[in-house]
Amino acid sequence: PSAIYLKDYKVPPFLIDKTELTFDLDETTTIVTSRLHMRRNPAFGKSTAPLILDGGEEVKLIGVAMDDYELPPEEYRISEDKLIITATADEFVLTCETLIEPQNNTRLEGLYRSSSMFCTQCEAEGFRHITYYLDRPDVMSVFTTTIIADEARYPVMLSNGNEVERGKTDEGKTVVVWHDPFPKPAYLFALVAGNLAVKNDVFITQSQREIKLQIFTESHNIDKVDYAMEALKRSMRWDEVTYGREYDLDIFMIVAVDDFNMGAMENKGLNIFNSSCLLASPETTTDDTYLRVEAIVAHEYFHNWSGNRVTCRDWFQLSLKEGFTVFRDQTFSADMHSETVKRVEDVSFLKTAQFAEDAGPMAHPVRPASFIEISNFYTLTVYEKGAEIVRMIHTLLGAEKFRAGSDLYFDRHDGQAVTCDDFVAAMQDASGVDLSQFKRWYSQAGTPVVTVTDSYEESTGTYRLIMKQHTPATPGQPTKLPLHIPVRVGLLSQQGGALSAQVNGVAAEDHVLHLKANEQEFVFTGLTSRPVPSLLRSFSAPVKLRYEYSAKDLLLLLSADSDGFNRWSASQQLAVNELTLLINQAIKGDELSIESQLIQGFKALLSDAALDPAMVALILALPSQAYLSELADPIYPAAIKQARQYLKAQLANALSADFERVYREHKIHGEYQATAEDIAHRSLKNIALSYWVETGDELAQQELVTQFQTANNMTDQFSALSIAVHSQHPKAAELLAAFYEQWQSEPLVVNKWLMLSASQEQENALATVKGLLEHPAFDLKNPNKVRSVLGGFGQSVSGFHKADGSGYQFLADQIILLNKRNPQIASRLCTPLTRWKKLQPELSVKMKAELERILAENLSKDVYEVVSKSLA
Ligand code: HT7
Ligand code: ZN
Repeated sequence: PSAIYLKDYKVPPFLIDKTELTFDLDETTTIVTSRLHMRRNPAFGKSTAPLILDGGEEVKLIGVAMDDYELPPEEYRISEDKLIITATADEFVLTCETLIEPQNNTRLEGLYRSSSMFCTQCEAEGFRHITYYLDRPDVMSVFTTTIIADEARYPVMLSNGNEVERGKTDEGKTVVVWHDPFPKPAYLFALVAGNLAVKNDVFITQSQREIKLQIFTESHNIDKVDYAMEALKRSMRWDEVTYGREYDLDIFMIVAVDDFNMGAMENKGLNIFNSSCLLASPETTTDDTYLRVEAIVAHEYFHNWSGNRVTCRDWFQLSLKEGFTVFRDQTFSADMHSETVKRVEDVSFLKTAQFAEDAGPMAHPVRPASFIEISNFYTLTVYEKGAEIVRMIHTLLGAEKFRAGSDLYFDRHDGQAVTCDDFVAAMQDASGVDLSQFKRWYSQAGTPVVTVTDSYEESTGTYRLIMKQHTPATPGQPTKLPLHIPVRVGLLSQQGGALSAQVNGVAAEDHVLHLKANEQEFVFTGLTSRPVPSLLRSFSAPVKLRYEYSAKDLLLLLSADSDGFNRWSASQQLAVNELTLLINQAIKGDELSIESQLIQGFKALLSDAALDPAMVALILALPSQAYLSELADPIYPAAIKQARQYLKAQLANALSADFERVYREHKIHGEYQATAEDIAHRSLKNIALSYWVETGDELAQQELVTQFQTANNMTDQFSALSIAVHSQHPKAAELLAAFYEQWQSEPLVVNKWLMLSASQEQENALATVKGLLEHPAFDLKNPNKVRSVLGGFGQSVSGFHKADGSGYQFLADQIILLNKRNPQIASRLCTPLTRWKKLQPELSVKMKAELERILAENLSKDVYEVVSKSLA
């Protein structure tokens, strides 16, 4: 397989003004007829270039006609899945009849079946698996879709836009016609047909238009969509208030499907969701999932402007819509709940997973320069780091100018397919802020390291920060240029008070410093004693910060910083410092021992009733195995696990009474509510329980079982179960079995059970996970189940990192099995194996050998790209 390059971009030689599609749906063969109103693209220049339409190997061409002239075989050819027609007029209507078999589509791209329904997934290049087309985002067309099906089996037949006609064929089948007036690329096309239940609602827009809202699911799930519907209405209002964006069609529909490769899809007027990201009920859904449902509903809705009305010119620009939309959904969630908690969660995820990606063989810029398979570039870098770029623009411009920039962007480019440069240009033009150096964030891969040193001059009350930036080499980018990095800084007195100081003549308690050179000095004046710096407040840039904080400084920041984010950050740094010591002891085989400073910090937190319980819970959570692995080089997984367990036990034993008290104080009596307040209490209560249980106290162990048995919501029940499993509670196996027994008819709950079961730390972890693949609840065709079992297994240090390499071998076997069946899922499963270079030497060779074994197979483009780049 070969790569395609951003530098080779050319405008399309042909345009499609109108697309008329007819789907004759059937259980065995589906006939798709397209009528494409095409013309040569004047922007391409005078040309006689042939018409080349994208297709897929499973698309069977029945016939092709140009302006109703049926083309004989010598006037077209099919080569490498493309339909090539050499001679065309300047303007013509191309008719194509194709046959597909959605029931045999296991890739879940294009038109496929999930349970008893038909559904589509066309982003990024799925439409070509339906029929021949110019399947690229800069070809925007007005779609009219006719669906013909047996109404008894498929009473619901949906597509984009508005339903404009309904009737019957001579054979008695039902015909429904949908028309979408907004031009769109094929990746936003959608079709759904099935026997579905619907929940109806309405939304009145700011200009008093009435929008019909509909959520469709299989009938047994329709009682679980109320939360999503409310989240949708909150999102619609928020986008009006925050960005001035109103919904444009008269109807907005969401459909839940069980088999889906990702979370959800923003098809115009007809979003399709993985049911795991839409359905919610107190008994079956945890708080985390409630928040995820709200965030994804919002994300897909926000795409209506950032993605659909203004779309991407080419797939290299994916972050144009994804980075911006993630930023929008993060801000929305922050506004709905707690800004600091949301920021901590997002940064924690970024630093764990995106930093790891940026340091690995698949590292790429937010706007990649090349790819083999675009599906591999729906990455944390494009999404999460892309959102950080937009957030930095917000920091540099301020809220008002940022809004002016987004207004200009939407006005200037409505109905167009544009680039990340166009986005930055709008922000720059509307604000007058120079973003020319800043733009390097889009093209330069890798996580910059910012090293800070300081000095204080008593005689003048002057404090100096010297900042150096360096971005390590990444594949294909050996050297890097300095970036424009906004560093938000505040100063604290040694007693913890906020200090006002002058920078460039401006006095404030909080300054955004513009680090632009490789090395730069910043001078603060007007001080009376040496301050403690609070650096990179709110994580103002996605960088690794290096500053030699003493434990005393960190405890001060933890207890007193006015920036809530940096209070959390200080606690993490303290814990990382202590864990690093312990990990090194474990690697050497020494007995672990430490005088933990965290005990003092945690004690104060646990006794301060004024603090937000959600923040306390976040601070109490020790850095994860995954985050510590990202920091380590090389990674010793078992040593990390041992160090975490040891420190947790030390803290639990030292503060046992506090944890018990906090556990009891934060119990909620009454009905479950997914409000920020209740979620905060539950999260603190459950982390307190996890510490308390760690002490081995019998009362704690009993409390855990009682919570499991009496909980009125899934958060409490599943927390109790997870704590039991991860603390090797004597009743862990019994509770796991009881949980399955109770929830076996709820697939989404069973998926949680599969994941937890697969993540267990035990001698026979590998045998357990193999057993799960044979379990009646498992289904290789369902991506959620595959992700649960194999994702869970990846968290089991004793299973996945088994010394003989059998854990890696097992994962490689599953990747090979899925490679043909579902290349997107197979490729994503490769991620843990891509970290082989950073692993301790004995494990590293074993992991590498498995990658080599995969590479020897006949691979899909998806898997080939990840595996070959990992071995390069
Ligand atoms: N824009 C959507 C991307 C997506 C996707 C991409 C590749 C393969 C399957 C997919 N399903 C959805 C999701 C989003 O970011 O909103
Ligand atoms: Zn998106």
